[in-house]
Amino acid sequence: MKIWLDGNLVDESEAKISVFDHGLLYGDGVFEGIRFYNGRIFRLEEHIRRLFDSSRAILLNLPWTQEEVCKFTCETVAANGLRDGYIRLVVTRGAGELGLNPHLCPKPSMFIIASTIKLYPDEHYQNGLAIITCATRRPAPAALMPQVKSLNYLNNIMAKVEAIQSNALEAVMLNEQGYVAECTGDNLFILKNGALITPLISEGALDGITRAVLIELAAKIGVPFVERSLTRYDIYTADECFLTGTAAEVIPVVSLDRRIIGDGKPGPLTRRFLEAYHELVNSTGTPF
Ligand code: PXG
Repeated sequence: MKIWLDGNLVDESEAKISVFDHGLLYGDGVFEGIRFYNGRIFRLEEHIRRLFDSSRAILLNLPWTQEEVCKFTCETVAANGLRDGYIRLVVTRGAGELGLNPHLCPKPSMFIIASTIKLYPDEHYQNGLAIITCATRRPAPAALMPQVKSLNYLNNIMAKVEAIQSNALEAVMLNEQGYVAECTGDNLFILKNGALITPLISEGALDGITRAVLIELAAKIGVPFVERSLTRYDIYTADECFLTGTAAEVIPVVSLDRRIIGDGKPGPLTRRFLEAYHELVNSTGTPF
């Protein structure tokens, strides 16, 4: 496997980062997860724009333009001879001194991995996921900006552990006020009385690229869309529920905290969104 690392495509055995890198020492960095289908990278520009926004928000100046990073990403995928897969793009503060001060790290590092990912077994796309609400809360937006896709995922990992310990594959995370924010690696949507509803970003959700695609698809399909505060009540009493993410795509949810949602099967509108999503990812994107 060839890895893009700081300007060069190197063999995976050569792709190494310093133990003094602040990405490793402090989680000081940002990342993106991007999919490619059928020889085309899905929503590449949007992902790179979010990477640059995340970097800017943490005062990390990248020495490349967005166009250059798109080009490096395409080169990495092409060098690995894959048609379908997953790209992990990581930017770290770079090697520096011990101590938090990011100004003592002279040069950020960036690496790009093109590989594959499978978050959930196929059967769950057919039959839906059973998920739980976890006790681990999303940090307040004033503590950690939810739009920044940073390397600080410990909060989400602890929530994921709660899910796994309850025999669930994903967990709903509430914010400090008890409103639904999102799941550990996916945004959450419900359908109620024919309308598509999702929590606001300000409730502590990542501004997901797939979330934005679903909002576009709702307009195309003619499903009214609402962004508002949700509590667990709204999910328990929803007609349908599903999660979205680059890795997860669109996956139905059929129960929360062992309470059946709707009739306990992936609903008709969820199936329509799932089909429309697959059609879109297979027919659009940046060729590499
Ligand atoms: N919320 C969180 C906390 C995420 O990490 C999403 C929502 C969905 O965002 P996108 O832009 O992908 O629609 C994410 C994205 C992984 C993995 O390795 C996780 C994500 C993406 C890719 C891989 O588990 N999370």
